[in-house]
Amino acid sequence: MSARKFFGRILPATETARVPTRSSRRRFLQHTLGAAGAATLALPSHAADNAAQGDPSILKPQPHRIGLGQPVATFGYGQPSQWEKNLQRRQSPGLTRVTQSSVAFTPLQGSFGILTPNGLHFERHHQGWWDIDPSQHRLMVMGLVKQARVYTMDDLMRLPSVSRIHFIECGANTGMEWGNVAVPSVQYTHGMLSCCEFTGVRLSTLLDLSGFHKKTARFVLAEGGDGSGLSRSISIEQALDDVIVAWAMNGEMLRPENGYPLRLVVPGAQGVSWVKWLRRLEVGDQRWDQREEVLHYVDLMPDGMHRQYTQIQEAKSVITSPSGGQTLLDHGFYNVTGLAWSGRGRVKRVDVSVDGGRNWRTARLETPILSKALTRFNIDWQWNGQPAILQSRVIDETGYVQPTIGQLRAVRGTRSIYHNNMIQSWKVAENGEVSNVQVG
Ligand SMILES: Nc1nc2c(c(=O)[nH]1)N[C@H]1C(S)=C(S)[C@@H](COP(=O)(O)O)O[C@H]1N2
Ligand SMILES: [Mo]
Repeated sequence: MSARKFFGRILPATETARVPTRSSRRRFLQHTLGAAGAATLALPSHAADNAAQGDPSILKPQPHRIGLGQPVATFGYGQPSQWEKNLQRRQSPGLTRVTQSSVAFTPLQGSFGILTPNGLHFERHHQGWWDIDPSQHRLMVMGLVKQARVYTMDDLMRLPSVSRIHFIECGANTGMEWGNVAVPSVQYTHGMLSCCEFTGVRLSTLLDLSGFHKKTARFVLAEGGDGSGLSRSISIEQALDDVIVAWAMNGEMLRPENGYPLRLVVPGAQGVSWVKWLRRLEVGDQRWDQREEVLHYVDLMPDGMHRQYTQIQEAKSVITSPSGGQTLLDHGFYNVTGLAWSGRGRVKRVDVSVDGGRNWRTARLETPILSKALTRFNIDWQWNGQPAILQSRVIDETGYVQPTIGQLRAVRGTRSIYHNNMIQSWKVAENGEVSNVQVG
């Protein structure tokens, strides 16, 4: 890549912008609106420009170069930089009016790689969250088993454990977009999505230890310890496959908001099956048909019938930058980046279009490419200043192709809430503003 190659600048959506100092804000305004006025686009790169003017960020004797820094263990538990404090999980304006039964969305536009920091993991609670004393927490394993058991956290954490990286996506992610464009940024269109390394004991280990009845067992009921009594039936096939009874995420104990001290991890399944504050597992010979599986998390089809028991999150992808709410400040090179995932396995390929789906180029997939985990993709793009529509389309290892909104509506209608895995479109206007649109 030649040193003269021009890298376009992106103005972040205001609510997630890096916290600016007074002087950096002044310099930024000079750059964007400065002497060159509308000819901003012709400015040389930041670095070259600053060097020519004698950049004070280089020349001034900065305190951090001449003073004594802060001591070790200033914070017993480290915090993000003060400059990053606008990167927050947030509630979508006007979603639910009861904050205990709501959602806080992960700021995907400010995330790197595939892992979600624990403090930015999305939150979805039906009746608020709790910080449960682990010494008082119990897990019951019962039903069609030879030996019903009660485990303490200590009991569980002595068992053989596994660590696996998986995404979790709420079935309602992108649910506000069924009828039309509803929210401005990727945080709210796709932010009920996170990806962590989870550590715990395999559910199959617990079932084996209880001697479950292999001939009659069909489902396992998982019940949460919060007031919503949230409970879901998991098929015995999936229970024995890759489900984990987890106590840790990203190398530390679960956060209270995410189910501390114990949650179910059901790779590929919609978030509601990942029962938090897990207190009971019951083996049975049929589904329990609990409230959260027959009344909620169902799909209203065009013929007026509800489709029940959708469990797996189909393949989906989204460009996280450039994305809604951002502004492209220059013509020239942009690294288009995003995330792709499939509840059925690995991501095989991601294609990117900059013209609303007429032409597609194959993006680079960054490693690791893991089953039922987020996969990062990148692709080069030269923006020539013309209006553009950016889209990404994933194909997973089963050959499934992510549908357009038109294809999805043809089958599902427009009155659904859940399981919207449409191709997302971001429109780049001539003035560089990026907005959420629906195309195709
Ligand atoms: N006990 C319990 N488990 C629960 C919920 C809940 O409200 N109570 N919400 C479910 C839903 S709908 C989702 S999408 C995920 C969200 O997990 P998170 O808050 O860790 O992101 O948890 C699921 N597990
Ligand atoms: Mo959910």
